[in-house]
Amino acid sequence: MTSRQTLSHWGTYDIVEGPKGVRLKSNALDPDPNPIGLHQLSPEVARTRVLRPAIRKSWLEQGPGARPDLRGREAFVEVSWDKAAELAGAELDRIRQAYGNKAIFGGSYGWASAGRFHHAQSQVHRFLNTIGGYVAHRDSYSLAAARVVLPHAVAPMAWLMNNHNTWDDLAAHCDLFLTLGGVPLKNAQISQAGVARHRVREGLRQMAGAGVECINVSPLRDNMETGAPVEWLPIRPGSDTAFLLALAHEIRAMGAHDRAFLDRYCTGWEKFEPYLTGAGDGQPKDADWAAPLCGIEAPTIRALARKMTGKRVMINIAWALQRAEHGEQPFWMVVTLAAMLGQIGLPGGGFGVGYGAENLMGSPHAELRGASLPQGINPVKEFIPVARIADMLLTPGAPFTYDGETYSYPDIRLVYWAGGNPYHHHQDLNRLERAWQKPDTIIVHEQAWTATARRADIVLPVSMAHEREDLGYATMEGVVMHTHKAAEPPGLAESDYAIFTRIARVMGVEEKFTENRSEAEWIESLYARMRKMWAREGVDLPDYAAFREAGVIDLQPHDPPEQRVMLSAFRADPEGAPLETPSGRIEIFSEAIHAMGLPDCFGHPTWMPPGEWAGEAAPDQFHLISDQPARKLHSQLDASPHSLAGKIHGREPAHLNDRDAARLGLAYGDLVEIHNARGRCLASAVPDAGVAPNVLRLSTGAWFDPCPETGLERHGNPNVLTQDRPASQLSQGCAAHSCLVRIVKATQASAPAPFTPPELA
Ligand SMILES: Nc1nc2c(c(=O)[nH]1)N[C@H]1C(S)=C(S)[C@@H](COP(=O)(O)OP(=O)(O)OC[C@H]3O[C@@H](n4cnc5c(=O)[nH]c(N)nc54)[C@H](O)[C@@H]3O)O[C@H]1N2
Ligand SMILES: Nc1nc2c(c(=O)[nH]1)N[C@H]1C(S)=C(S)[C@@H](COP(=O)(O)OP(=O)(O)OC[C@H]3O[C@@H](n4cnc5c(=O)[nH]c(N)nc54)[C@H](O)[C@@H]3O)O[C@H]1N2
Ligand SMILES: [Mo]
Repeated sequence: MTSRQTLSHWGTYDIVEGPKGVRLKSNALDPDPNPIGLHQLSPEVARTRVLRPAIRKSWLEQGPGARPDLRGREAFVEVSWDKAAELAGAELDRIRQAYGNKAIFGGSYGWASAGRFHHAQSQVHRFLNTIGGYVAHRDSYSLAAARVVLPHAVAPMAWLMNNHNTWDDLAAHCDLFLTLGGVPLKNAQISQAGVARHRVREGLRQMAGAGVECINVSPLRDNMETGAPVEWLPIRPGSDTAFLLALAHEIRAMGAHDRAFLDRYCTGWEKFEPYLTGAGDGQPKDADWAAPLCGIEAPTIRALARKMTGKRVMINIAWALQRAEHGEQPFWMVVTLAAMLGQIGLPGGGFGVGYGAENLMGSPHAELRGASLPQGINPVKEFIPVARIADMLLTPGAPFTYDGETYSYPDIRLVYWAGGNPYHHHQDLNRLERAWQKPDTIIVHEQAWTATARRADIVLPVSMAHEREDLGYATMEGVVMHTHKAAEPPGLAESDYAIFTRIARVMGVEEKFTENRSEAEWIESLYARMRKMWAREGVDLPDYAAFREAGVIDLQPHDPPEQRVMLSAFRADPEGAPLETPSGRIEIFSEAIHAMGLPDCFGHPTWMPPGEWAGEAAPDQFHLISDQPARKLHSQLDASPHSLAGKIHGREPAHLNDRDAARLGLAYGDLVEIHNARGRCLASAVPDAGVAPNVLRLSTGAWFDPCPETGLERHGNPNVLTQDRPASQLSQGCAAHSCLVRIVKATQASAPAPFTPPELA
């Protein structure tokens, strides 16, 4: 019998039929599987599911725009699919007639599920294009500051991600691996669109085994585990640019910067150098200057700078550093520092932008562009930078800048979401609550009664990935997969495609949306297209019948692994293989950014203190790190037994330095209230020597659970505390990591109830 499997962002699982029914088991291809997905079929997850189409009561009874203040507090009325499709279709029609398609926000950000046909964003965008278009979003919450600045400085982020030096290369050639924000194994459990071979643990072990020295500059110690000792430099969050500038200053002062590399491969060193030395502004960016900013002593910075010379050095930076005010700067500065060392494009050297952020960085496989559902053409040109959703809803017509241009926010009447959870991902959720009252209508396709689904007017129940067949691939891991159905969807849940087909029928555009193809026919056609595309790249796939029979296709690495060295072609021939930057070289100074005349992003990497950080805080304030959760992906599967096992008294753990905890009289498991002017939440304290002083770690992912009477969030969701301000006027990216809070021991609290579905009539 051929094996059957399901693919997810967190792993590949075999579907096993046993005496007690179907269960999931990690696939044998995976050398380092994780338990995140093992409980997808659990009753705890099942209890959170949306089972039938549901309409918010006031909206159903009084029409669009009725009592938006009751979103999230009101009962729903369950209706038939026909009724739900009719209501959704009629409302979409009303909005586009009355206000035009630019009144529909269909950006619909979110990770949804793995699998290429049932990809919720592709589905919702294709559907909305079929009916005349929608307001889209740019970039991601993951990466906005980096995605906007790096193409100016060196290369597009997506290209860099797929071209990191391989783990084999690092083990063989690197001497010193310096990382800002670690290489978190918890994050490498994940890869967007699917993961089959988890390699980061082995990659780190390989480096340690080869004697590569690893130094982790980070507010948290536990995000760098190699199996050997790792030096930890606890840094004040948000201060890395100052720290990197000081390393650069000391390296230059020693004369250890590579002038030949800077001349041949870079532009703008001569404009940056006076800033570094202080010839421009009178302030040398030396170790004595940086030490009080970053909390790392000047002799330690100097010793590290000395250590970095005469060695093969890889400098890595975690994505979290750009999810902050001025998040562009540390990324640009890492590239600049690596350029000064002159090892970009050499084995074992240069820079990494996120080893460990997902599994794919360091993979020996080549990226192959796969097939995706055609989305059609969007005639609406209005868009927002993804994290500006609340600004858009609250201030229609207001101007904003993005990558050097000025635009204005559209006036949105209808929000359509499929495959994301803004009440997970957005900052300052109490502000989002106010913004969320603005539209006439909110339509959400969801698997579960998430906080977003509860705050919608029309909720349409969707199947999970293991409840449908699909085409999946993780080409950076060498896997293409036919994914199987492990279970039937519960209640009336069905695929996004089936739902959009219903609404398209009501709106008279069914054929345009479906092209008369069934789901199975679409999947086969995507495969056929991909097979043709890859044949041109010299990769042969079997025909569709053989593919389905095999289930999994195991692609060989494209190149011998040791040959993948980022930017080696550019290094070998900078004229023949120039970069995509305006000069074709690494831009330490960018004329393009300089010419934008922005108040918070200048022509070269610059230290600017964040608006909120521990460098300017009262002694009782803590810097909040709301990092990615170890036991789930964002909010997905928060109700699973694996995720629940990580909570303490049903709430998210809040880690703080053990001495800070002692000072506040907090012991393991104590109930704490974390608060600032934006919001308050409860959590369970965990004293932890691996957290830097005055830092609080409250990972994301706990389902938003405000007490209906007081608004106090009861479950430990950090986004009631984070600020909804952009990283800069350049990128407008999410700046969740620039956030100060206070902690107090709490005595009384209402019990958390994050997973209880709303009242259904
Ligand atoms: N404070 C703070 N906030 C952050 C971050 C941080 O570091 N700190 N990180 C940010 C980052 S990097 C990200 S990427 C975002 C993540 O934010 P999201 O991607 O919005 O989070 P998810 O929980 O993955 O939400 C996906 C939703 O889609 C639903 N879903 C899954 N499959 C399907 C499907 O096939 N169809 C439909 N219709 N729905 C489906 C799931 O049930 C889930 O509710 O969070 C951001 N928020
Ligand atoms: N298990 C799991 N894995 C995931 C995800 C998930 O939800 N769950 N989400 C995935 C997604 S969407 C993304 S975008 C990636 C995100 O990848 P990242 O953004 O890199 O992940 P984080 O866990 O937020 O942060 C990584 C580390 O950065 C450090 N850090 C934070 N602020 C600073 C700072 O100012 N200076 C320094 N030096 N270090 C700092 C923290 O110590 C933290 O451990 O993770 C992916 N992987
Ligand atoms: Mo992300």
